Amino acid sequence: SRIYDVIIAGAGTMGLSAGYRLAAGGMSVLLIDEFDPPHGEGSHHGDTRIFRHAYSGESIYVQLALKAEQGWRELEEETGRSLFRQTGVVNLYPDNAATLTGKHTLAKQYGLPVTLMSASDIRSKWPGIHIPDHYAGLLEHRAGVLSSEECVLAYRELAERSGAQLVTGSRITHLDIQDKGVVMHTAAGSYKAERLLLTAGACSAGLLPSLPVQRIRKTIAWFAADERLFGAAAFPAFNCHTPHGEYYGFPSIDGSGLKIGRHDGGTAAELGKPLLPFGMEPEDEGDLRSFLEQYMPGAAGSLLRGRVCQYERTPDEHFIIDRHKEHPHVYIATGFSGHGFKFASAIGTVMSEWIMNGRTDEDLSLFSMSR
Ligand code: PYC
Repeated sequence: SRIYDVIIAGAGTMGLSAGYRLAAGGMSVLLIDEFDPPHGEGSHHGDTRIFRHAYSGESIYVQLALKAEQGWRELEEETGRSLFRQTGVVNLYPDNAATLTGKHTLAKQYGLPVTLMSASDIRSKWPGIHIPDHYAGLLEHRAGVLSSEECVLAYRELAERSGAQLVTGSRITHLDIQDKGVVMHTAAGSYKAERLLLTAGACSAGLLPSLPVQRIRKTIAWFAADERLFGAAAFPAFNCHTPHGEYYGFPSIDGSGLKIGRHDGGTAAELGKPLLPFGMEPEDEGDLRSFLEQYMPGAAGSLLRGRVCQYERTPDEHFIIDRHKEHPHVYIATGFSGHGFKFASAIGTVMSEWIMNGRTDEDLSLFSMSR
């Protein structure tokens, strides 16, 4: 039977982005997914993801964000789709947080347009935000919102146009890593390749049990909001670090309502089982609503929509991007821990270069399996 150059296990954002680059580079590529992307069973649904550059301490994230920014722009040009809206992103922290200073320092070092704001600057620019005086913010002007399912569709279109094959609705039942290749068994048949790229998100540990990746149930919800204060023409995307948790959100886009989620916490979820739907855990709505009531009361209107989604969390919340030590024909990009989507356009390029050229120019040691 046919032997592909690369099988990609998991045709989500990362897999499709890499699959496109590999196929465009002349490799024979097979992408396998249990569902039909874009879909609601992974980590790319719910309309939007934040794109921002500023990270604290680890400059590799800023470098990857800059590469990703270029990648998203190219994806828009190559597909004629509009994928990014430059709303700005404001990072809100109490008490002169070291993370805020760290984000500011690195952003400045990389020449990014950012503004440090006091609580009163923030309240007067966005009257919808009610924060006490001991808060401060970092506004990233060149940041904004990616349309996530649209990004996945765009990569799917380019991957298929470049010759990548996509098998959907096929659950991988067993992964057989051999000395010189891999065999992927699914209910519908088995497939062989010289190399494997594992981009299966929360399911990665089900295929390679040594991966320290935990599937976490997360919630997101849209609340009716005062459009003059919270509409995308006037309001940025944000993250807000409070004593009760780390929340993030999006302006109301075309009347969607304000979308809000929580980055920390969540409940561990078993692999292979459907997540409990939104509203089935007691605090699903209440936790998000209580953030809004305190910090953005004009956006604490009726619940318009609620969804569950999943994180693939590592113990230190840094990604796993590596080549398997014992099986060098196995490459891994997973464990994105709820902050990876924005980088997908860069991760696809990095993984495809690594696979095609045997090396990558990025220093990915922060993401090694053995860190
Ligand atoms: O990395 O900006 C981010 C983010 C927002 C929500 C979860 N992660």
